[in-house]
Amino acid sequence: MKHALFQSTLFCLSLLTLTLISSTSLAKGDLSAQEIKTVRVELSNKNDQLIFSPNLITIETGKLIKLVLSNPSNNKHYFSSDKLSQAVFTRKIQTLDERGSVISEIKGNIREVEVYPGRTVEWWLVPIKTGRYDDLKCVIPGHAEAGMVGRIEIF
Ligand SMILES: [Cu+2]
Repeated sequence: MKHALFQSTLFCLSLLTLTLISSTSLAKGDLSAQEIKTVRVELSNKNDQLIFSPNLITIETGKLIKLVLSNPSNNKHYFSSDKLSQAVFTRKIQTLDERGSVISEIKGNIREVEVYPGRTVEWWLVPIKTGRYDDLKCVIPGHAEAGMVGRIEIF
């Protein structure tokens, strides 16, 4: 009798341990629940220079990134990188009003983002592939040639 009680207690403890282990692994596997790392990039600047600041963007695979693309200039500009779009999972894009409030969310694969003067867009993504991508550019004719280019490194 004692032996049977001991065995069933042991069985219950094993079950409890298994449940705890599996719920812990589920929480770690949920990438949408992880902490967000914010990376800010300016498209041009108040003097309308044709640059990205910074022009080297370094991000890490498996981390949720909020890529904040702001345009403080007087002209619209693009943030375009085919290779980046193939190396990340896009969770969403958020467009913001002048006070920083979200006015829309776009979901699905994103290849290129156009940001209007004085506006900000947030691209929420998770890098899934390492690499060095030199194809970041603004696709408005003449802008890349004038220096509006950059590199994205995913490690
Ligand atoms: Cu441009």
